[in-house]
Amino acid sequence: MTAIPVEDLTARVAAILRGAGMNDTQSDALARIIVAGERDGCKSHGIYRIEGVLRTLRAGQVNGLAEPRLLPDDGKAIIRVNAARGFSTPAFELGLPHLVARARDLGLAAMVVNDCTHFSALWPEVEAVTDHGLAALVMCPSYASVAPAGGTSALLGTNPLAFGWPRPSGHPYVFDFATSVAARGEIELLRRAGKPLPEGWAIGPDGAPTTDPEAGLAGAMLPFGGHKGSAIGTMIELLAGIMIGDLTSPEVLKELGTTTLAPFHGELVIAMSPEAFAAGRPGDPSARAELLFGAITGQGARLPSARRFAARAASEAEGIHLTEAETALLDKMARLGLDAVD
Ligand code: NDP
Ligand code: PYC
Repeated sequence: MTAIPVEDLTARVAAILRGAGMNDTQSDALARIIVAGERDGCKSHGIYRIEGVLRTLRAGQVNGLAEPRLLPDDGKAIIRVNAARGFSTPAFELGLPHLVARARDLGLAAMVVNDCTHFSALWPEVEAVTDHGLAALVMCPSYASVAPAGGTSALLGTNPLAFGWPRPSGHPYVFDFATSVAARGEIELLRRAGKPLPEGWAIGPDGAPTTDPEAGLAGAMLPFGGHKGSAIGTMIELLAGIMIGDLTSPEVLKELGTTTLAPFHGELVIAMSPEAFAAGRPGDPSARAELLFGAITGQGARLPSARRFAARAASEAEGIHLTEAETALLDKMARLGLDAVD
């Protein structure tokens, strides 16, 4: 293993992406979000995603030179950003200050990102909103890869849902998960490691349960919590697909024709001011939330993201540990650019 300082890995990933033909807007934002995944111990959305980015660029399915555009503002609660067929992250970063200002003014605001390619974890965006003292909900579809509860084939996406609540000190309360039993990236990592899937993660193309990653990837993943995860995944298709005038997961798969490239769709970010919602009611929302968190940890339970924050602290202190194979792959991608992938 080699330990690389977070900033050095970020610079290295940005250089790979620029070498593959991306502009600074796209490469810098992507390097930050990919390295955030690796830094926080979320391998399913860390540096292994760079190959997918290169494949998607090489296939001409994303514009590596895109400059996202803020759409005309009508002063209402919805901030709109068009990613111009680039990646979602630069579009989010462009819209964030406007979303924060509007949520402060109105108590509640939403950012709609349209026409973006999206492959990343959502918590960096949730944390970017909670940093401003606002609560956040972020969601997006992906591509058809999850069977609805009781169904037999891929229809919904792995549709992540993330939530954050700002805290007066320390890290915010954040959860961020796929609405499938696990992120698809986890299955891909198990496939590469030659390991079986846990029971209950997937069905094969024949609709029968499987623990074979290849069969699970060819068939369908299962929603978490049966009909409950299925309904939440469907809600995300409705709110972050249909409601924002963008593609649903089955439509993404139909257009893209493969799950080996990063999907193209939209994203919904909702920012809320706890003080504005609680105005006129007894009790300070922040203090009351702290009591709730204390009661959870007081039972010996951990808060979501505690593992991730600990991984972040370790990465910041010691650097990010990469295997020889990972370092060799970074070298190869730096050397060969788009030719590093099929
Ligand atoms: P996990 O199941 O690994 O984690 C889900 C959440 O639960 C995390 O916040 C995690 O915190 C928390 N958690 C886990 N175990 C416990 C516990 N014992 N007690 C309390 N909290 C716990 O996430 P997924 O595999 O479902 O998703 C991983 C990532 O993949 C997400 O960041 C998601 O955004 C991303 N993703 C992105 C997609 C896209 O289309 N862009 C699609 C699907 C997923 P902690 O991290 O600290 O363990
Ligand atoms: O891990 O499920 C996943 C995923 C799909 C798109 C980006 N990540």
